[in-house]
Amino acid sequence: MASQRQALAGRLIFEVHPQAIRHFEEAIPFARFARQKKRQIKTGVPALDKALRSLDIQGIRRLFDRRRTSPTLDRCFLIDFDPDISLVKASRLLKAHKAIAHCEPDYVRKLLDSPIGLDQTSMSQVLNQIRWPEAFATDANIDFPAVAIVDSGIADPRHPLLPTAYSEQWDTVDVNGQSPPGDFQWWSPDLVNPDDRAVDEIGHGTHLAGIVAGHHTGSFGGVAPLARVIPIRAMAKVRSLSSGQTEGFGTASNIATAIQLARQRGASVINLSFGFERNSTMEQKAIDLATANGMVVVAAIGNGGGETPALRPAVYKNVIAVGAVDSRFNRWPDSQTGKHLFIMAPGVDISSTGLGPSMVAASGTSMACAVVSGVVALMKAKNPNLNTSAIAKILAQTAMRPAGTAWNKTTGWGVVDAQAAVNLA
Ligand SMILES: [Ca+2]
Repeated sequence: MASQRQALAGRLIFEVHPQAIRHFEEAIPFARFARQKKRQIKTGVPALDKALRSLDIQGIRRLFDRRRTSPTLDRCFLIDFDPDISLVKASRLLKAHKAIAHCEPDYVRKLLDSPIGLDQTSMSQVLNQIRWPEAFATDANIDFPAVAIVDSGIADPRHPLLPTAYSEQWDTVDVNGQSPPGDFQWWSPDLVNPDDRAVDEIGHGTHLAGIVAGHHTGSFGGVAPLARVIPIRAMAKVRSLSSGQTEGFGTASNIATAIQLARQRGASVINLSFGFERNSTMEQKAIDLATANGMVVVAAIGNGGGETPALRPAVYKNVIAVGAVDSRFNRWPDSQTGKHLFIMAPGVDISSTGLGPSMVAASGTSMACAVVSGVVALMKAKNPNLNTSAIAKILAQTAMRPAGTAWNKTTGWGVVDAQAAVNLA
Protein backbone atom coordinates (compact mmCIF):
# COMPACT_ATOMS: atom_id res chain seq x y z
CA MET A 1 0.00 0.00 0.00
CA ALA A 2 1.31 3.39 -1.05
CA SER A 3 1.06 5.04 2.36
CA GLN A 4 3.27 2.36 3.90
CA ARG A 5 5.98 2.94 1.34
CA GLN A 6 6.08 6.64 2.18
CA ALA A 7 6.10 6.50 5.96
CA LEU A 8 8.32 5.35 8.78
CA ALA A 9 7.63 1.75 9.81
CA GLY A 10 6.36 1.16 13.35
CA ARG A 11 5.26 4.71 14.09
CA LEU A 12 1.93 6.56 14.21
CA ILE A 13 0.95 10.07 15.21
CA PHE A 14 -2.47 10.64 16.72
CA GLU A 15 -4.64 13.37 18.13
CA VAL A 16 -6.71 12.68 21.24
CA HIS A 17 -10.33 13.76 21.24
CA PRO A 18 -10.93 16.97 23.27
CA GLN A 19 -13.33 15.13 25.58
CA ALA A 20 -10.87 12.31 26.23
CA ILE A 21 -7.84 14.49 26.91
CA ARG A 22 -9.03 15.17 30.49
CA HIS A 23 -8.32 11.55 31.31
CA PHE A 24 -5.08 11.43 29.41
CA GLU A 25 -1.96 10.90 31.43
CA GLU A 26 -0.39 14.23 32.41
CA ALA A 27 3.01 12.65 32.74
CA ILE A 28 3.48 11.62 29.11
CA PRO A 29 6.59 13.60 28.23
CA PHE A 30 7.49 15.76 25.28
CA ALA A 31 11.16 14.84 25.35
CA ARG A 32 12.44 11.76 23.62
CA PHE A 33 11.00 8.70 25.24
CA ALA A 34 13.11 6.22 27.00
CA ARG A 35 12.25 2.79 25.70
CA GLN A 36 9.34 1.97 27.91
CA LYS A 37 8.32 -1.50 28.90
CA LYS A 38 4.92 -2.17 27.37
CA ARG A 39 3.31 -2.91 30.72
CA GLN A 40 4.19 0.61 31.84
CA ILE A 41 2.23 2.34 29.07
CA LYS A 42 -0.57 4.13 30.84
CA THR A 43 -2.49 6.82 29.01
CA GLY A 44 -5.23 7.13 31.61
CA VAL A 45 -7.73 5.56 29.19
CA PRO A 46 -7.67 1.83 30.06
CA ALA A 47 -9.24 0.52 26.84
CA LEU A 48 -6.70 2.47 24.81
CA ASP A 49 -3.86 1.10 26.94
CA LYS A 50 -5.02 -2.38 26.03
CA ALA A 51 -4.96 -1.53 22.31
CA LEU A 52 -1.50 0.00 22.62
CA ARG A 53 -0.16 -3.03 24.46
CA SER A 54 -1.35 -5.28 21.63
CA LEU A 55 0.89 -3.28 19.28
CA ASP A 56 3.94 -4.17 21.37
CA ILE A 57 4.41 -0.47 21.90
CA GLN A 58 7.93 0.75 22.59
CA GLY A 59 7.20 4.31 23.60
CA ILE A 60 4.76 7.18 23.65
CA ARG A 61 5.43 10.89 23.82
CA ARG A 62 3.87 14.24 23.10
CA LEU A 63 4.52 15.57 19.61
CA PHE A 64 4.82 19.16 20.81
CA ASP A 65 6.06 20.85 23.93
CA ARG A 66 2.76 21.66 25.64
CA ARG A 67 4.08 24.74 27.42
CA ARG A 68 4.51 26.44 24.07
CA THR A 69 1.73 25.11 22.00
CA SER A 70 -1.99 25.44 21.32
CA PRO A 71 -4.85 23.39 22.74
CA THR A 72 -5.05 21.40 19.48
CA LEU A 73 -1.37 20.61 19.20
CA ASP A 74 -1.30 19.77 22.88
CA ARG A 75 -3.51 16.78 22.08
CA CYS A 76 -1.04 15.27 19.56
CA PHE A 77 1.02 12.22 20.49
CA LEU A 78 3.47 9.90 18.82
CA ILE A 79 3.89 6.18 19.40
CA ASP A 80 6.57 3.74 18.30
CA PHE A 81 5.68 0.06 18.13
CA ASP A 82 6.78 -3.24 16.68
CA PRO A 83 7.70 -2.39 13.05
CA ASP A 84 6.54 -5.83 11.91
CA ILE A 85 2.95 -4.82 12.65
CA SER A 86 1.56 -3.09 9.55
CA LEU A 87 0.71 0.60 9.73
CA VAL A 88 -2.71 -0.16 8.28
CA LYS A 89 -3.52 -2.63 11.02
CA ALA A 90 -2.16 -0.41 13.79
CA SER A 91 -3.96 2.66 12.55
CA ARG A 92 -7.25 0.74 12.19
CA LEU A 93 -6.89 -0.35 15.81
CA LEU A 94 -6.34 3.21 17.04
CA LYS A 95 -8.99 4.81 14.85
CA ALA A 96 -11.57 2.40 16.24
CA HIS A 97 -11.09 3.92 19.66
CA LYS A 98 -13.39 6.81 20.56
CA ALA A 99 -10.59 8.67 22.40
CA ILE A 100 -8.68 9.04 19.11
CA ALA A 101 -9.80 11.99 16.98
CA HIS A 102 -7.24 11.54 14.20
CA CYS A 103 -4.40 9.16 13.38
CA GLU A 104 -1.79 9.20 10.63
CA PRO A 105 1.52 7.54 9.69
CA ASP A 106 4.72 9.55 10.08
CA TYR A 107 5.28 10.40 6.41
CA VAL A 108 8.74 10.90 5.02
CA ARG A 109 9.91 14.13 3.43
CA LYS A 110 12.96 14.22 1.15
CA LEU A 111 15.45 16.98 0.72
CA LEU A 112 15.09 18.07 -2.89
CA ASP A 113 17.88 16.87 -5.16
CA SER A 114 20.26 19.69 -5.88
CA PRO A 115 22.36 18.66 -8.86
CA ILE A 116 25.83 20.06 -8.55
CA GLY A 117 26.78 22.05 -11.63
CA LEU A 118 30.05 22.92 -13.34
CA ASP A 119 28.80 26.38 -14.17
CA GLN A 120 28.61 28.85 -11.37
CA THR A 121 26.20 31.67 -10.75
CA SER A 122 27.71 33.88 -8.09
CA MET A 123 25.54 35.31 -5.35
CA SER A 124 26.43 38.81 -6.60
CA GLN A 125 24.80 37.88 -9.94
CA VAL A 126 21.76 36.61 -8.05
CA LEU A 127 21.55 39.81 -6.02
CA ASN A 128 21.75 41.91 -9.19
CA GLN A 129 19.07 39.84 -10.85
CA ILE A 130 16.58 40.27 -7.98
CA ARG A 131 17.41 44.01 -7.71
CA TRP A 132 18.86 43.65 -4.23
CA PRO A 133 18.46 46.81 -2.13
CA GLU A 134 22.01 46.82 -0.78
CA ALA A 135 21.74 50.00 1.27
CA PHE A 136 18.78 48.59 3.14
CA ALA A 137 20.02 45.01 3.47
CA THR A 138 23.33 46.06 4.99
CA ASP A 139 22.08 48.85 7.25
CA ALA A 140 23.27 47.80 10.69
CA ASN A 141 20.81 50.19 12.36
CA ILE A 142 17.86 48.06 11.29
CA ASP A 143 16.60 45.24 13.47
CA PHE A 144 16.68 42.20 11.18
CA PRO A 145 14.48 39.21 11.99
CA ALA A 146 15.42 35.57 12.50
CA VAL A 147 15.10 33.06 9.66
CA ALA A 148 14.73 29.41 10.67
CA ILE A 149 16.14 27.00 8.10
CA VAL A 150 14.54 23.61 8.75
CA ASP A 151 16.87 21.36 6.80
CA SER A 152 19.99 19.21 7.19
CA GLY A 153 21.64 21.57 9.68
CA ILE A 154 24.68 23.76 9.25
CA ALA A 155 28.45 23.32 8.94
CA ASP A 156 31.03 24.38 11.46
CA PRO A 157 30.20 27.83 12.88
CA ARG A 158 33.81 28.88 12.31
CA HIS A 159 33.24 28.79 8.54
CA PRO A 160 34.23 32.34 7.53
CA LEU A 161 31.39 32.82 5.03
CA LEU A 162 28.46 31.45 6.98
CA PRO A 163 26.04 33.84 8.64
CA THR A 164 27.93 35.58 11.38
CA ALA A 165 24.92 35.70 13.61
CA TYR A 166 23.77 32.19 14.19
CA SER A 167 23.99 31.97 17.88
CA GLU A 168 21.76 28.95 18.30
CA GLN A 169 21.06 25.74 16.43
CA TRP A 170 18.72 22.82 17.03
CA ASP A 171 18.21 19.21 16.05
CA THR A 172 14.77 17.56 16.06
CA VAL A 173 15.72 14.29 14.33
CA ASP A 174 14.24 11.43 16.32
CA VAL A 175 13.39 8.27 14.41
CA ASN A 176 14.04 5.89 17.30
CA GLY A 177 15.60 3.32 14.97
CA GLN A 178 12.41 2.90 12.90
CA SER A 179 13.25 2.20 9.24
CA PRO A 180 12.67 4.61 6.37
CA PRO A 181 10.53 3.35 3.47
CA GLY A 182 11.82 1.87 0.21
CA ASP A 183 15.28 0.38 -0.04
CA PHE A 184 16.78 3.09 2.15
CA GLN A 185 18.57 2.75 5.43
CA TRP A 186 19.52 5.52 7.80
CA TRP A 187 23.14 6.53 7.30
CA SER A 188 23.73 8.84 10.20
CA PRO A 189 25.09 8.42 13.72
CA ASP A 190 22.59 10.94 15.12
CA LEU A 191 19.03 9.63 14.86
CA VAL A 192 17.55 9.57 18.35
CA ASN A 193 18.84 12.53 20.30
CA PRO A 194 17.10 15.86 19.66
CA ASP A 195 19.39 18.51 21.09
CA ASP A 196 20.96 21.89 20.37
CA ARG A 197 23.51 20.83 17.76
CA ALA A 198 22.52 20.88 14.09
CA VAL A 199 25.56 19.16 12.59
CA ASP A 200 25.07 19.09 8.81
CA GLU A 201 26.05 15.74 7.29
CA ILE A 202 24.62 16.48 3.83
CA GLY A 203 25.51 20.08 2.94
CA HIS A 204 22.04 21.16 1.77
CA GLY A 205 21.24 23.29 4.85
CA THR A 206 24.69 24.87 4.81
CA HIS A 207 24.24 25.89 1.17
CA LEU A 208 20.90 27.54 1.93
CA ALA A 209 22.27 29.34 5.00
CA GLY A 210 24.85 31.00 2.74
CA ILE A 211 22.15 32.12 0.29
CA VAL A 212 19.92 33.53 3.04
CA ALA A 213 22.50 35.30 5.15
CA GLY A 214 26.07 34.49 4.06
CA HIS A 215 28.78 36.93 5.02
CA HIS A 216 29.58 39.36 2.18
CA THR A 217 33.02 39.05 0.64
CA GLY A 218 34.08 39.20 -3.03
CA SER A 219 31.28 37.94 -5.29
CA PHE A 220 29.60 36.06 -2.44
CA GLY A 221 27.04 37.19 0.10
CA GLY A 222 23.54 36.41 1.30
CA VAL A 223 20.26 38.18 0.58
CA ALA A 224 19.72 39.22 4.21
CA PRO A 225 23.27 39.22 5.60
CA LEU A 226 22.26 40.81 8.89
CA ALA A 227 19.40 38.43 9.58
CA ARG A 228 19.79 35.94 12.40
CA VAL A 229 19.76 32.39 11.06
CA ILE A 230 18.40 29.55 13.19
CA PRO A 231 19.47 26.25 11.63
CA ILE A 232 17.19 23.39 12.70
CA ARG A 233 18.22 19.90 11.66
CA ALA A 234 15.17 17.82 10.79
CA MET A 235 16.64 15.82 7.90
CA ALA A 236 19.18 13.01 8.28
CA LYS A 237 21.24 11.12 5.76
CA VAL A 238 19.91 7.89 4.23
CA ARG A 239 21.60 5.47 1.87
CA SER A 240 20.01 3.42 -0.90
CA LEU A 241 20.82 -0.28 -0.49
CA SER A 242 20.68 -0.83 -4.27
CA SER A 243 22.52 2.20 -5.63
CA GLY A 244 24.59 3.24 -2.61
CA GLN A 245 23.51 6.83 -3.19
CA THR A 246 22.87 9.01 -0.19
CA GLU A 247 20.21 11.65 0.31
CA GLY A 248 18.34 13.45 3.07
CA PHE A 249 15.14 12.16 4.69
CA GLY A 250 13.06 13.59 7.46
CA THR A 251 9.65 12.81 8.87
CA ALA A 252 6.53 14.95 9.20
CA SER A 253 6.65 14.61 13.00
CA ASN A 254 10.25 15.81 13.26
CA ILE A 255 9.45 18.67 10.86
CA ALA A 256 6.33 19.66 12.78
CA THR A 257 8.42 19.78 15.96
CA ALA A 258 11.04 21.90 14.15
CA ILE A 259 8.38 24.38 13.01
CA GLN A 260 7.09 24.63 16.57
CA LEU A 261 10.64 25.22 17.78
CA ALA A 262 11.21 27.95 15.19
CA ARG A 263 8.10 29.72 16.46
CA GLN A 264 9.17 29.35 20.05
CA ARG A 265 12.66 30.70 19.29
CA GLY A 266 11.21 33.84 17.73
CA ALA A 267 11.82 33.20 14.02
CA SER A 268 9.84 35.43 11.63
CA VAL A 269 10.51 33.40 8.49
CA ILE A 270 10.77 29.62 8.01
CA ASN A 271 12.55 28.10 5.00
CA LEU A 272 11.35 24.62 3.95
CA SER A 273 13.30 23.23 0.97
CA PHE A 274 12.02 19.65 0.92
CA GLY A 275 8.90 17.78 0.02
CA PHE A 276 6.93 14.64 -0.50
CA GLU A 277 3.52 13.71 -1.79
CA ARG A 278 1.59 12.58 1.26
CA ASN A 279 -0.43 15.01 3.30
CA SER A 280 0.39 15.33 7.00
CA THR A 281 -2.29 16.93 9.16
CA MET A 282 0.20 17.42 12.00
CA GLU A 283 2.72 19.20 9.78
CA GLN A 284 -0.08 21.37 8.40
CA LYS A 285 -1.28 22.23 11.92
CA ALA A 286 2.22 23.32 12.92
CA ILE A 287 2.44 25.54 9.82
CA ASP A 288 -1.03 27.01 10.40
CA LEU A 289 -0.12 27.89 13.97
CA ALA A 290 3.13 29.52 12.81
CA THR A 291 1.41 31.64 10.16
CA ALA A 292 -1.43 32.53 12.56
CA ASN A 293 1.31 33.97 14.77
CA GLY A 294 2.60 36.21 11.98
CA MET A 295 5.41 34.01 10.75
CA VAL A 296 5.96 33.56 7.02
CA VAL A 297 6.56 30.05 5.68
CA VAL A 298 8.43 29.73 2.37
CA ALA A 299 8.73 26.34 0.62
CA ALA A 300 10.36 24.99 -2.54
CA ILE A 301 7.83 23.89 -5.18
CA GLY A 302 9.87 20.78 -6.12
CA ASN A 303 12.27 19.59 -8.79
CA GLY A 304 10.11 17.02 -10.57
CA GLY A 305 9.61 19.18 -13.68
CA GLY A 306 6.19 20.11 -15.04
CA GLU A 307 2.97 19.04 -13.38
CA THR A 308 4.38 16.15 -11.40
CA PRO A 309 2.49 15.37 -8.18
CA ALA A 310 2.36 18.41 -5.91
CA LEU A 311 4.63 18.23 -2.89
CA ARG A 312 3.99 18.99 0.75
CA PRO A 313 4.63 21.44 2.34
CA ALA A 314 4.65 23.66 -0.81
CA VAL A 315 1.03 22.85 -1.62
CA TYR A 316 -0.40 23.73 1.82
CA LYS A 317 -2.37 26.90 2.16
CA ASN A 318 -0.53 29.80 3.87
CA VAL A 319 2.77 28.66 2.33
CA ILE A 320 4.65 30.71 -0.28
CA ALA A 321 5.71 28.17 -2.92
CA VAL A 322 8.83 29.07 -4.92
CA GLY A 323 10.04 27.87 -8.33
CA ALA A 324 13.44 28.39 -9.97
CA VAL A 325 14.64 30.44 -12.96
CA ASP A 326 18.12 30.68 -14.48
CA SER A 327 20.21 33.84 -14.74
CA ARG A 328 18.32 34.84 -17.92
CA PHE A 329 14.91 34.66 -16.28
CA ASN A 330 14.04 31.40 -18.04
CA ARG A 331 12.20 28.80 -15.99
CA TRP A 332 14.52 25.98 -14.89
CA PRO A 333 13.04 22.96 -16.75
CA ASP A 334 12.86 20.81 -13.57
CA SER A 335 10.97 23.46 -11.61
CA GLN A 336 7.50 22.06 -10.93
CA THR A 337 4.39 23.84 -12.04
CA GLY A 338 0.85 23.98 -10.75
CA LYS A 339 -1.86 26.12 -9.27
CA HIS A 340 -0.10 26.53 -5.92
CA LEU A 341 3.09 27.98 -7.49
CA PHE A 342 3.48 31.53 -6.23
CA ILE A 343 6.76 33.14 -7.26
CA MET A 344 10.12 32.43 -8.92
CA ALA A 345 13.72 33.22 -7.94
CA PRO A 346 17.18 32.42 -9.31
CA GLY A 347 18.08 28.80 -8.53
CA VAL A 348 20.46 27.48 -11.21
CA ASP A 349 24.14 26.74 -10.50
CA ILE A 350 24.06 28.92 -7.41
CA SER A 351 27.47 29.11 -5.78
CA SER A 352 27.24 29.08 -1.99
CA THR A 353 28.77 27.63 1.15
CA GLY A 354 29.50 23.91 1.45
CA LEU A 355 30.66 21.58 4.18
CA GLY A 356 34.31 22.22 3.30
CA PRO A 357 36.12 25.50 2.68
CA SER A 358 35.33 25.68 -1.07
CA MET A 359 32.15 26.99 -2.61
CA VAL A 360 29.62 24.56 -4.10
CA ALA A 361 27.35 25.26 -7.09
CA ALA A 362 23.93 23.64 -6.82
CA SER A 363 20.64 23.96 -8.73
CA GLY A 364 17.06 23.65 -7.69
CA THR A 365 13.95 25.15 -6.23
CA SER A 366 15.62 24.70 -2.80
CA MET A 367 18.05 27.48 -3.68
CA ALA A 368 15.31 29.68 -5.16
CA CYS A 369 13.31 29.17 -1.95
CA ALA A 370 16.25 30.43 0.14
CA VAL A 371 16.49 33.56 -2.04
CA VAL A 372 12.82 34.34 -1.35
CA SER A 373 13.24 33.62 2.39
CA GLY A 374 15.99 36.24 2.38
CA VAL A 375 13.77 38.77 0.62
CA VAL A 376 10.92 38.11 3.08
CA ALA A 377 13.40 38.69 5.93
CA LEU A 378 14.21 42.11 4.44
CA MET A 379 10.50 42.93 4.17
CA LYS A 380 9.91 41.86 7.78
CA ALA A 381 12.89 44.00 8.84
CA LYS A 382 11.23 47.02 7.27
CA ASN A 383 7.81 46.17 8.67
CA PRO A 384 7.65 43.41 11.32
CA ASN A 385 3.84 43.54 11.35
CA LEU A 386 3.40 42.16 7.84
CA ASN A 387 1.70 38.77 7.97
CA THR A 388 1.74 36.07 5.31
CA SER A 389 -1.11 37.48 3.27
CA ALA A 390 0.36 41.00 3.30
CA ILE A 391 3.79 39.67 2.31
CA ALA A 392 2.25 37.52 -0.44
CA LYS A 393 0.27 40.43 -1.79
CA ILE A 394 3.36 42.63 -2.08
CA LEU A 395 5.49 39.86 -3.60
CA ALA A 396 2.81 39.22 -6.24
CA GLN A 397 2.34 42.88 -6.99
CA THR A 398 6.05 43.62 -7.41
CA ALA A 399 7.32 40.44 -9.12
CA MET A 400 9.06 40.93 -12.47
CA ARG A 401 7.05 39.53 -15.40
CA PRO A 402 6.44 40.50 -19.01
CA ALA A 403 4.24 43.62 -19.23
CA GLY A 404 0.54 42.93 -19.46
CA THR A 405 0.81 39.36 -18.11
CA ALA A 406 -0.62 37.97 -14.88
CA TRP A 407 -0.16 34.86 -12.76
CA ASN A 408 0.30 31.56 -14.57
CA LYS A 409 0.97 28.04 -13.38
CA THR A 410 4.49 27.75 -14.81
CA THR A 411 6.08 30.91 -13.44
CA GLY A 412 3.58 32.09 -10.80
CA TRP A 413 3.53 35.86 -10.41
CA GLY A 414 7.02 36.15 -11.91
CA VAL A 415 10.54 36.62 -10.51
CA VAL A 416 10.94 38.19 -7.08
CA ASP A 417 11.94 41.88 -7.10
CA ALA A 418 13.65 42.59 -3.77
CA GLN A 419 13.95 46.34 -4.25
CA ALA A 420 10.29 46.86 -5.12
CA ALA A 421 9.10 44.44 -2.44
CA VAL A 422 11.06 46.19 0.31
CA ASN A 423 9.86 49.57 -0.92
CA LEU A 424 6.23 48.50 -0.57
CA ALA A 425 6.74 46.69 2.74
CA1 LIG B 1 21.31 15.11 17.93
